[in-house]
Amino acid sequence: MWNEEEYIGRTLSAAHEAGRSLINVGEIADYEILIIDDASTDSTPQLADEAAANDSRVRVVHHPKNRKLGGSIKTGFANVTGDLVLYTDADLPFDMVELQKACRLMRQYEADIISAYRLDRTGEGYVRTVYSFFYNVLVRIFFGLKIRDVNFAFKMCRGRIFEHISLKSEGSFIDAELVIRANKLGYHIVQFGVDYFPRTRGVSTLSSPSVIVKILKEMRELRQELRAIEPIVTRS
Ligand SMILES: Nc1nc2c(ncn2[C@@H]2O[C@H](COP(=O)(O)OP(=O)(O)OP(=O)(O)O)[C@@H](O)[C@H]2O)c(=O)[nH]1
Ligand SMILES: [Mg+2]
Repeated sequence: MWNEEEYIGRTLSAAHEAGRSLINVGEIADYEILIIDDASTDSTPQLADEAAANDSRVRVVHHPKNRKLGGSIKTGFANVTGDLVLYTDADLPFDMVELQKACRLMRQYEADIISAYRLDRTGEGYVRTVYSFFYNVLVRIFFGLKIRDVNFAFKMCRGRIFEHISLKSEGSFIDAELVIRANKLGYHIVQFGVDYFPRTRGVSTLSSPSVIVKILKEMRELRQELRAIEPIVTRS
């Protein structure tokens, strides 16, 4: 979360509601909500600390300095303990009811990652839709990864994959890096489509030219390393 004071309350209640219903249907035994506060300058840090003080299932990690999306996701994955880990954005981009379907798909198709894509992402604006299209094509060409909407903030992962995956990107290449590494290692990735709800409050800054330049730079820097990864999981 970076300056998400307008979302944090609703997002936390949606996350608790989702956690409770997953427990009720027997998909999970317990849950923890981990908030990464990316050196917010609004009241997000205080609101997050209050939420953690009031509920032991909420934990907060504060970044002393702003590290952007990639840095925040890395901190998140480094601090998780569960068997099942969902990473998502703070602005409720999808209905958390989808998590039940994701859990079921993970079981039934023996997936290691469930990566959702937006059924209709034009809600993010036409310019970004075009950028995203080309980005997904680039990932496919450079890394042979056939994946839809790689940057969408819905990645449900088996916790054990993080014993073998450590991410390097600090920018928005992070999503692609995660899926590329997992794919190269032989983990099974399953996708399904979800309805997308664009941000209605606060400002979006993640499609600025500097963000895009950083993605391309990290993509180039990590290209050889990612291509050289050998499978550790073999499937019959
Ligand atoms: N903008 C921004 N977001 C950050 C930063 N660090 C972490 N985040 C979080 O990254 C997530 C994605 O940010 P958004 O601004 O929603 O980016 P987006 O989803 O590409 O843009 P929208 O389509 O407008 O929602 C949110 O949960 C932010 O709080 C940062 O430095 N800047
Ligand atoms: Mg967003």
